[in-house]
Amino acid sequence: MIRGFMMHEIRKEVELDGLWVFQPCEGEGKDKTYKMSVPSCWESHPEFINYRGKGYYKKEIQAKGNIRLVFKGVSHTAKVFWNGEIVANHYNAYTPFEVVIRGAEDQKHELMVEVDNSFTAESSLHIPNDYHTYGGIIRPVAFQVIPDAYIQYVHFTPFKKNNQWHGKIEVAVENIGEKDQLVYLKTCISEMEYEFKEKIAIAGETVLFSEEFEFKDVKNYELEDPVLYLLKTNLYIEKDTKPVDDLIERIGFREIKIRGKDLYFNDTKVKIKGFNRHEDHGHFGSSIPYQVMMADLHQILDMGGNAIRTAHYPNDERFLDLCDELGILVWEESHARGLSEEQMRHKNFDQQSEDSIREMIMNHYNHPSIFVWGILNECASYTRYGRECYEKQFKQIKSLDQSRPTTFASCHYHRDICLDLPDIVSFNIYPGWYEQEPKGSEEFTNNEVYSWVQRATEGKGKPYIISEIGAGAIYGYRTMRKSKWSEEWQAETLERQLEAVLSHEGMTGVFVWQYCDCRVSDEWFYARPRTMNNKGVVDEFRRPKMAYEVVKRIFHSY
Ligand code: ADA
Repeated sequence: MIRGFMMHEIRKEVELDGLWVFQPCEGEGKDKTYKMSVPSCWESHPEFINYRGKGYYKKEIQAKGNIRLVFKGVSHTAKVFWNGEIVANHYNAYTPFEVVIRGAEDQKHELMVEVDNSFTAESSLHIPNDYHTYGGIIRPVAFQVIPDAYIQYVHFTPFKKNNQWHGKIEVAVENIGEKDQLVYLKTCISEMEYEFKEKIAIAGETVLFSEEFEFKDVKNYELEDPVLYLLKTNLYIEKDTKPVDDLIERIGFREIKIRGKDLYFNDTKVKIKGFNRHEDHGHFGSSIPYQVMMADLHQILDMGGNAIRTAHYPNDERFLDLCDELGILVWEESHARGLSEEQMRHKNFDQQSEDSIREMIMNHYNHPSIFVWGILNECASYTRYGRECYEKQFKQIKSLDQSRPTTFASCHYHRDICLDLPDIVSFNIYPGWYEQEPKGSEEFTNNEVYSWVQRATEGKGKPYIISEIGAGAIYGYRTMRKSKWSEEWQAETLERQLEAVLSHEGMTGVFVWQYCDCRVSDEWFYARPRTMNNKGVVDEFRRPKMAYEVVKRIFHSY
């Protein structure tokens, strides 16, 4: 399953989930081949649970014509070979990429992917960190058969005009053929059809169609009633003949608005009661099966959660599809965590960040559940150079999407110099955990940071979110001492922290750090018992800690 809904009725698409032949490039097993499932992390195999390096995945495909290979996530660097010839390179585990092979013969073809999860000098974002960079083809793969002129993407931007729903529909058509083609497009939503003015698709180029239409008799997408519509776009080469290609997207009629310090979802003021969720599981690593994604969301909804922050990278589209269907708000974040100025000066940082942002927005644009784009979690937003990076990335986001606000999570209170840049101000604070303060001081830290922002920064008056707050607990560690790392300490600390934030009239809400425990890089062992980040409300196998019932009681009471 590549998405939560069918994206094509005309275009042929073949999903390549299943067993591929895997061969590690290093270590004891390098002369052996293994049957490895795709998608999956190689760490799910006992021999590769600690493997950091390269591996080859191979699959035979019977196909002919123009073949478009679609990879939803390869961790973390991919080289794609078609019959032994390299056809694509891609960096970053968490964003999709595609490659088109023109005019394939009608035969069996060898698809080979070299995957590398090592921390090489070329990698600026996948580095030893407080999460694990797994290895493997961690998200689905498919191949499609496409005509010379095909639909590359469809973006839908809903907006109200004279209290009536309208939508801007942008359709990119790429012509990979050798002759120009006259292209006709028709799109339809719930049986209503809308026609675009025809355009010439010049050989070897991409042409963009962009038109606005009015949509009568459609229902709002509301969080309590998340009504979704299929937007079906067909491409014709000759007018009034059969379409030669199609793309189906799923959309919702909703607007995200900021009014002073408040955030609105349509006409409803938003109060975030969310969780930070790493894509991580004790059995599956970062390649979480669809039904486990749903089980996670069942727990989050059970606790009264209404939002997810995809810390710290773009998430699997199937997970975003589920959030769309369940009416769960999503703060989606491009890939970066805790980078110093020196790390932001890495020779590849700008390009790898730009690619991560572009691929995130171009592929996830239509998800109505995504209410904000986040960048650069706890990076160097207190230095001049760091500020230039934040400015550049926010400018890129606004060039790709003017319909959503922006934010970044800072931990640099008293020195952050970037709070004028985002639409929403967000801070990560850990009173009662990192700050060695007396118990009951959560209000102090919470208010102290908030007051500083209002008093001394250009973040004054903007919506304000606590993007991380929490404490660690080792699952099963119970003690009368109620010491740090005990479930009792975590439960009592979270209770005070969440009350302090949710009762504060100036705050838009909170994301608990974090939903589940997650594996961290071995290099982080010193600060992380079990070489895990243990701040989950559930452990890596989703076993609830004492804090689960505390968060549930508090979230349901606001
Ligand atoms: C930071 C960071 C998180 C995690 C957290 C923690 O706020 O953004 O990724 O590392 O601290 O557990 O300390």
